[in-house]
Amino acid sequence: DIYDEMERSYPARDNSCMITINPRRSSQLLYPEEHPREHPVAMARRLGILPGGQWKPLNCHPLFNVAIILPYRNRQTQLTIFMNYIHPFLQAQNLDYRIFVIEQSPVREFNRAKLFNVGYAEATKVNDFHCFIFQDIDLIPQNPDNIYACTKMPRHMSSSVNTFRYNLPYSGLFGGAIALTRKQFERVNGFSNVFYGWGGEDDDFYSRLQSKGLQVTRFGPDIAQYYMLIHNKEPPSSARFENLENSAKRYDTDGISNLEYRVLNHQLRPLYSWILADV
Ligand code: NGS
Repeated sequence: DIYDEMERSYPARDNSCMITINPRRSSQLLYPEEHPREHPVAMARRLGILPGGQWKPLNCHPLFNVAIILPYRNRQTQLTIFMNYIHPFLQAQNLDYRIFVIEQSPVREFNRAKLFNVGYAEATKVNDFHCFIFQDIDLIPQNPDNIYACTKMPRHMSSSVNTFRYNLPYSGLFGGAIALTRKQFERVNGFSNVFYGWGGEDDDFYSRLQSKGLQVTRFGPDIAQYYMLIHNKEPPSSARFENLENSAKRYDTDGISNLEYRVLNHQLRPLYSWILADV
């Protein structure tokens, strides 16, 4: 039973929220690109989402407290689709959650991993989050049983993606969408900061987990199903293999321990907390 593997953020008590899915709400989820798009303010009002994309159930005590960290640059349509889809999805799971969009300022190459570190650091400043989901905005979870909360071990959530015909391409893949408790994340010093450009940062992170003896969990492929929104492929970075070769030397010195960045702007938007960072 997958629910036995969950790591609760709050102890169970009278009137704890059920972690089973409410079928009435989950049946409202449609195929992502056909999902209706609502004005953010109207959507926030209808769903009771607080400024900065925060929500928690009011009729029961939530079991899970989650920060969802989304690295971002220049993909407005995908962001809109993602937000329209994900809020009802998360609410159906009765989570206490908040969504952070960490946008990288121009001009340097995109640094997905460092943006995750920034998201962790900024989220930790505003709340004592127990669990972190780090994920790409082009990935839409298709099964409402894929709980957006942490497991006893770090979890690769997107192990079954349509673009791989719902197969895991290699056993060490730890990209896409992952869930780690704050403790697990801090134990490996977060992500490496050196991976500018596409590729390798997730492989580096996987080796960090292995170096600390943290086994990775995956739910079954039926539960871990994702639909990837279509976009152009990024050219892979030429430095990624060299960075990976030196991974082990940097575990303790490169990560959240030496994280440096500047917040250029931030706003509590209706559906998410927006942070513009120079990394
Ligand atoms: C590997 C990349 C990973 C990437 C994975 C899946 O080759 O960062 O492919 O990519 N590692 C290196 O480049 C060293 S995907 O097919 O989803 O675009 O996550």
